[in-house]
Amino acid sequence: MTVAAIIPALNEEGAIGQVVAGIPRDLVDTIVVVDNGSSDRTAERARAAGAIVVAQPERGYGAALIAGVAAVPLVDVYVFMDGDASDVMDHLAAMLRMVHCGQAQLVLGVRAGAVEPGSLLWHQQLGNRLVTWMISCISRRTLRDLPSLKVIDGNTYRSLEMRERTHGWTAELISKAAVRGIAIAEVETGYRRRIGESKVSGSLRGSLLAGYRIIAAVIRVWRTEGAAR
Ligand SMILES: Nc1nc2c(ncn2[C@@H]2O[C@H](COP(=O)(O)OP(=O)(O)O)[C@@H](O)[C@H]2O)c(=O)[nH]1
Ligand SMILES: [Mg+2]
Repeated sequence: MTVAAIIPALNEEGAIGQVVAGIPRDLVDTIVVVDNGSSDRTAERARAAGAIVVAQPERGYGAALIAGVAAVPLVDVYVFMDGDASDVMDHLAAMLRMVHCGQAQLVLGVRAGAVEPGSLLWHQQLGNRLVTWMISCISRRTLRDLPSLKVIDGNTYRSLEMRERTHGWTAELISKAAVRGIAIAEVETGYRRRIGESKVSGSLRGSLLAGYRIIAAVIRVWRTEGAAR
């Protein structure tokens, strides 16, 4: 089984070295950091820590992840995670095992349990409730979170034909998987305060824009998947 971690990074020089170094190399074969037009030393630090760096000048969380996958298109399993040191890797082995043994095709690292105070802001929690409720309405699946840390079987990922290039990417991934009846498992992983400045949830404008794109992504999945059935 080949496993690749894909990490989108926009100006994460303070965190990215530690993020790459913190990924257990006995579990992950290839680490791809997608430099999303950073003006700092993100690429240099990622490379020094042992990652392959892919440049994606087009801004956007989804655009970065799609470029990262394109660099390693045929692996067996993908691990998606952020470059800000907020994701906790302690349960990665268990998450990978669930995919390896076929228990689930998509495993979500739910931000519950050991969640550091201040790491998940109130509007993120509210937004999560709203969007997981929307997903339950369109798929009849009850999910708890739309987290940054996700493990997915490679063939399943490729079958989803991801197209969102913005922050709606995770919402597209999870809602499509839910609507299509793909086996989704949830593992409580906890969450930490990020290193460096948030590009999204830290500002009102960023949060509203991300919220809009996340909701639009779920609605798009509902319309296109509904029409396909
Ligand atoms: N906002 C944003 N984040 C990006 C972009 N490209 C890559 N990223 C990365 O996506 C991850 C999530 O962004 P972050 O600012 O932590 O968002 P938050 O956790 O929702 O506050 C980080 O690793 C960013 O560096 C982009 O164009 N916009
Ligand atoms: Mg973050």
